[in-house]
Amino acid sequence: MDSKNLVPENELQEMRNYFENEDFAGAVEEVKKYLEDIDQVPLNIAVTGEPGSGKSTFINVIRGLNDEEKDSAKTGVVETTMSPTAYLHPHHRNVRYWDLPGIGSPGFKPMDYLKLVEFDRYDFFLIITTERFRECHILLAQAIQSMGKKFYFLRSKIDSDLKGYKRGRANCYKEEDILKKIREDSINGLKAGGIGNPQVFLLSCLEPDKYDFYLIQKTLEDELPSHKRHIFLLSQPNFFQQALKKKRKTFRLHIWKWAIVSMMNVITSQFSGAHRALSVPHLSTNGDLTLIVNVLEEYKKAFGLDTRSLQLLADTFGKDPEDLRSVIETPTASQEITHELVFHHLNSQGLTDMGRLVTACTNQFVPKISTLASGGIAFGTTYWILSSFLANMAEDAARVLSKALEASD
Ligand SMILES: Nc1nc2c(ncn2[C@@H]2O[C@H](COP(=O)(O)OP(=O)(O)OP(=O)(O)O)[C@@H](O)[C@H]2O)c(=O)[nH]1
Ligand SMILES: [Mg+2]
Repeated sequence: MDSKNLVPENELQEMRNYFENEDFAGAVEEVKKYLEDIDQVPLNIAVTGEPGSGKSTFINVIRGLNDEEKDSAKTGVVETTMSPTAYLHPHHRNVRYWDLPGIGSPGFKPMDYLKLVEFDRYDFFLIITTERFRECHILLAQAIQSMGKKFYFLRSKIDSDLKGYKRGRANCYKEEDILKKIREDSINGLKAGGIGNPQVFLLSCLEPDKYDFYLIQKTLEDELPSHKRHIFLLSQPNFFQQALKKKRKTFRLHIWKWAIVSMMNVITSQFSGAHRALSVPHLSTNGDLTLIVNVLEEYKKAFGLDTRSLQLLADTFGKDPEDLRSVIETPTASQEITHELVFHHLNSQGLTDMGRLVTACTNQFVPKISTLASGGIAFGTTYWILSSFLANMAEDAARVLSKALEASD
């Protein structure tokens, strides 16, 4: 195979930027720190609205959970909590959705409310309503704005609205027109209340693959500062093919960085004479395989290919988890990822040859990497393993989602 095009130009350019000066060790440290920091970025999302508007249900759905899970927010119960409750994402514990006390009681004072919930903690606010937006929503949004924070309006339980419209009008029922009308009425009402350019999203937590659920995710992602985007994207549920593609893209940008870390592990272990756990050519240290196993585990969880996620996806769309599992082809997705599994895959796929080619390709642009003897080969091997598994798992996830969304007979 031609070694050209194995590593895309944008990645080579990024490598060049990191390694253009003489301080190679410093650049490697920078790469390592980037990888450590990017997963630790905190993201705090405030979810507010009137009692019963669907806050807790939304917090569960957006985390990919159903209402019965151990970590789920309680739904359908009258809660009188006066303090914010944090719900952590199951895989990204620094992504927190905050269930805030209800708004809209007589004499509601938005500034006092914001102080009570410690407004400064949040990256942005989601204001949920079921019917039309009322004065309390507008006053709250204005107070949030005056504190320099962002807010978005979510109009929830759209499925119920549509059912209501449909009743008795089955002949002249046009879903698109009704949604348009709800959207326009909401926007006009908010504008009349003094909100400049309100962003309103229509949503049903019972049908999360419909209406504006993806648009919310996309808008939030676009408007977040760039260092928070990666973690936000990875924490999103797998209800949309577009979201899966974005996860693949964001993981892809980290592959060469993991390969650099892997290369340094090999070089360090050569000097220290570290124990060789499995004799994988050019990728011989235990630490290296652990790195690969950990990254593959992250792919598996983010793409929802682990047993728990498959079960939850099946529950959400009323499918049998075994049917979803049946379309998975990558062995790492259906089995526990172990050193042995990666080792076996490595040997059976001729990946070390591919690793050499990647290193050769990179060498044209970042010569320092291939001068590092077997460390350089480790770079290419890790790069190629992660690339091939990422592509395979992303395709598995796309098939699983298509299966989950298939119309039931
Ligand atoms: N039809 C429909 N029902 C929903 C939707 N979202 C939530 N519900 C239902 O609305 C009820 C209230 O939902 P919760 O999520 O508990 O509302 P909440 O805002 O957390 O309520 P409090 O904690 O009491 O303030 C529950 O019975 C949910 O099942 C939706 O999108 N569509
Ligand atoms: Mg609640």
